[in-house]
Amino acid sequence: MTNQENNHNEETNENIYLTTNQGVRIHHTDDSLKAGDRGPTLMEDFHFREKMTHFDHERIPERVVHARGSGAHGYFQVYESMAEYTKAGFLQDPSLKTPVFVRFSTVVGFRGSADTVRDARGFATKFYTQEGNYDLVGNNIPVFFIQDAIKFPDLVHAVKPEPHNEMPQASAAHDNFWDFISLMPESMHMIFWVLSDRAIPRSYSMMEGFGVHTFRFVNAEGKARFVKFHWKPVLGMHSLVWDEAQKIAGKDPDFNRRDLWESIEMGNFPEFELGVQMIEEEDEMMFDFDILDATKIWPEEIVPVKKVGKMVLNRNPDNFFAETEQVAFHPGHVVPGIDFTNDPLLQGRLFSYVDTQLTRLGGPNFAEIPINRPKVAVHNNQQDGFMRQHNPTRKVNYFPNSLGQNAPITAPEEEGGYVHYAEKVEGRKIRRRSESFNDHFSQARLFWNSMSEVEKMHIQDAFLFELGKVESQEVRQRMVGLIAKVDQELAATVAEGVGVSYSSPSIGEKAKEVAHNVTETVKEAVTRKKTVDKSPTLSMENTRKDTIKGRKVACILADGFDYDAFQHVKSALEAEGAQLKVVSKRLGMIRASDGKEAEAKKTFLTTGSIMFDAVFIPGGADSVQALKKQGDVLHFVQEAYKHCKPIAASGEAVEILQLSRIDDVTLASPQTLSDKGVVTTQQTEWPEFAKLFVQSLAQHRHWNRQKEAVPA
Ligand code: HDE
Repeated sequence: MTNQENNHNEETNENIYLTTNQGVRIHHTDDSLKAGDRGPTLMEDFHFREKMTHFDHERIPERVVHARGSGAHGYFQVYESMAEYTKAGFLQDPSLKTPVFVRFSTVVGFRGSADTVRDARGFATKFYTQEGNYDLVGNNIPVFFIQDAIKFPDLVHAVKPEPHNEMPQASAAHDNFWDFISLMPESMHMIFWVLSDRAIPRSYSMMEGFGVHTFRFVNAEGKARFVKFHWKPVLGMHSLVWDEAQKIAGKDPDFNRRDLWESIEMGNFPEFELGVQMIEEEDEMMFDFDILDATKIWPEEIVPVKKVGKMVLNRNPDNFFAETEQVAFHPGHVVPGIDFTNDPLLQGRLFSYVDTQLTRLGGPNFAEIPINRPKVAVHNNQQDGFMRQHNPTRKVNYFPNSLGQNAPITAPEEEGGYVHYAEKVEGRKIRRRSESFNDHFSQARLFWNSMSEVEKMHIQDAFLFELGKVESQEVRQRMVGLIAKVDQELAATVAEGVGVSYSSPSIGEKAKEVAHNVTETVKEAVTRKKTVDKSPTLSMENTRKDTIKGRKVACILADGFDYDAFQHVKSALEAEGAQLKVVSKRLGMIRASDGKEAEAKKTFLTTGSIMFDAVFIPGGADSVQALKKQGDVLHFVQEAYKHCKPIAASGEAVEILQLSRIDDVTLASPQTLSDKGVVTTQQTEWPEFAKLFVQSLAQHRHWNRQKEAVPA
């Protein structure tokens, strides 16, 4: 049997023999070759040595940032031709499906760290277009910590575990990070995003994505426009709560990875719409921020997002290492019609990504790894190097040449040759930041002012958590100083919570501030024409709340439950794309009062309320009697309530809610949805009951329960 046939049979596992890498069939693999039963292992055991050598070298260096990631395949389709704005081939034809591979990631943690830590999420997409690969290497937060790439190694050193003891893992809550941030006012806008619920997404399919930098679209006539890219999740934006996120990190560190994998296996394909914001070249200076500054957004209210196409992720990788681990993204992988700007953060990235792959993937031939190969032919005179796969047999390996018909030849622009946008550039060599990058607080304030009351409370708590873990009082004090430049009330609360002083500005300082603001306003009126005080699209509260697709509901059962209630709610949830999973004291079949059965696939030991979006407990006298005696059940319900999740109970099960001290339980027939998302019934009007539960689930969280705790 040839090697190829042997591999081929791996698909079916039929009649395949274990072989060495040289193709020699192996007779015995459970013991090494020894001199006698109890004797030493022999050097000539080539099978042992080959197997062990390969194993010893199985790991490749993990990514220096974004080490922890999960990938999926899919396709992208444009809604209508974008020819007016860009000549990029994959944005022209609505019938064309461009294959994509997406890798979602956290930034800070190592490869084995938990998914649900507080962090920005990477959202990197490789489009395998007919003009070569285009990579949109973005994050789920539209701005960044720093303005110039030269500070990136400092930022990453500061946020990663501290070098002397390698703690803490996958968390920014430590002295080094906040020391650095307290000295980097430009990071304040990003800090507010990272401390918001955006940094603990419920699912990769429920978060936005952003290209962050300003790029250029260029059309066939050579006209260019500034562009920012957005991914808008079709399921809307939803997040975890912090207490829950921390607990999940212990109970299921693969929470987001599992959710992505299972959704795709079940046919609940994650979908994102691609959006673009465009600014005409001549309007470059019209805004109250520099559009090349990566710490600034373009508020959607002044530069609307045009939705131009949709991406569907419909296939899981076949092999994690080959695809998710070896994929190599690079913001410099562009196709004709998409070009760069002088954003100094982007410019630095254009160097860093190829450089990092040389170490991570072992040399210059990483583009030949299957996941990185374009779907179009590659012809050039590059050769050799570690692990080279494609070795041309031509005699000629230089250009120009006459001995090989001058092939491969360069392509004219009309034939798809990439021509860089001929932007006029001149200036002196200087190490300096443009003055137009100096405003570090206005957009942090815009973000803060756009948050709902509950979102503000979460950001405030996140400051108290993160700074509460900082031992250096000096650092905490400096941070309060920076927060005060965004919101003084917040600064005062944080100062009190983390034990440092805060004094509101004196009358003299206030007067100075007012005078400064007046001057700024006058300046703005003259030079800066576009600004907003509030941007509702920044608040996750304004996301869509009319679908329950992809949500998971726990159904708590014991023998003797009411099958009718169970079955009606289950069907209603499944009809809308959600899942109902039975949780019980033991695995296996649970018997209903009428003798029918439902299978419990989780127990209170293997799961918890934190793994679900909602809880349902059907009635049934015996079932409820048994459940009431189980502390695990009461804890489950109370925790779900604390995390503001929808809760439903029917018949006798309402008593469990009362026992769990859930105060807004009504015993009446369901008429309207309680504003705290608790749905109960004593009747058998199942369609009505299920409908209210579905509505309650669509809200995702019922923050009213937390609002009561909002500080005055
Ligand atoms: Fe990255 N970044 N980055 N980054 N980045 C990497 O490349 C870098 C930045 C982003 O799933 C590295 O292959 C510099 C912004 C994602 O494989 C490295 C700067 C944004 C991923 C690197 C930035 C990103 C990376 C590490 C400052 C959002 C994971 C391993 C100028 C727009 C891609 C690797 C994947 C990965 C450098 C800042 C997104 C070292 C120098 C801003 C999603 O090359």
